[in-house]
Amino acid sequence: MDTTFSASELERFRHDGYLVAPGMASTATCDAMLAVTQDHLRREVQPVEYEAEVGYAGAPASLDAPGGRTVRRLRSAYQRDDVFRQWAEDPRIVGRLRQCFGEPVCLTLAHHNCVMTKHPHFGTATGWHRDIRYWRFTRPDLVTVWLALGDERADNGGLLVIPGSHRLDISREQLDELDFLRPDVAANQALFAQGRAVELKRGDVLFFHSGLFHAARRNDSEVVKTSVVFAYRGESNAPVTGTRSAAAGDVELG
Ligand SMILES: O=C(O)CCC(=O)C(=O)O
Repeated sequence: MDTTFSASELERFRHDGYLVAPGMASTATCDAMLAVTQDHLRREVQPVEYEAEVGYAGAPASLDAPGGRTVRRLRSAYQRDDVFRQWAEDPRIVGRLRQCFGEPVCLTLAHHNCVMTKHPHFGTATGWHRDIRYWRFTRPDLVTVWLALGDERADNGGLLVIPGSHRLDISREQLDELDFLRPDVAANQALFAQGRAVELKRGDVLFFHSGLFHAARRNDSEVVKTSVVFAYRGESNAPVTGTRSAAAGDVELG
């Protein structure tokens, strides 16, 4: 079992802020996760975040509006089912993250820790942002691990990234009040032009730095896009006491 990035992969991750590890999850694992996801979607097993609660442009106005109960995230994936817990703790993920952080790894339960579902019709687009924008840790240096349970492309709402943008200094004026890159700022137009789609096949895993700007479009296919997403930190990078980042605890993975 390969539990490490090669030296050139690690170098690419550090430079670009993201890296795809193809085929890390087996078909059986993906099937098992999809079965739990579909069951929990059907039964609306809480905690769930609905599109109406995300509040992005084009989202249903309320839970009672058409499409209002479209699920955006099945929250607390780690606590939901063993199949997600085992994935979150997979030694192939932990070993790679230990290389990235240069120290033992902790899973943060406060952020991501979810199954993201992007539905046709009511699933909304997400503007360019850094995950770290509303996370509070000693250093802005976490890694998100995104597993595709089905193929992901720009046209079904797959992620777009700006390579190397985790290393950029961004001025306050470039961001709106929710810390999304403002489309009306010229400097941002140049950044958007560097955006590229990350194509994932079922079972592929995208590792990306919490400072990497990313975005996603609507899902213009007829199939729900499903991704399992966890966030990790190095053990010395503690959440700031009293913030949401510290509220849900974490799991020491060694
Ligand atoms: O699936 C999307 O629309 C983007 C999700 C995302 O980037 C996030 O939740 O941080």
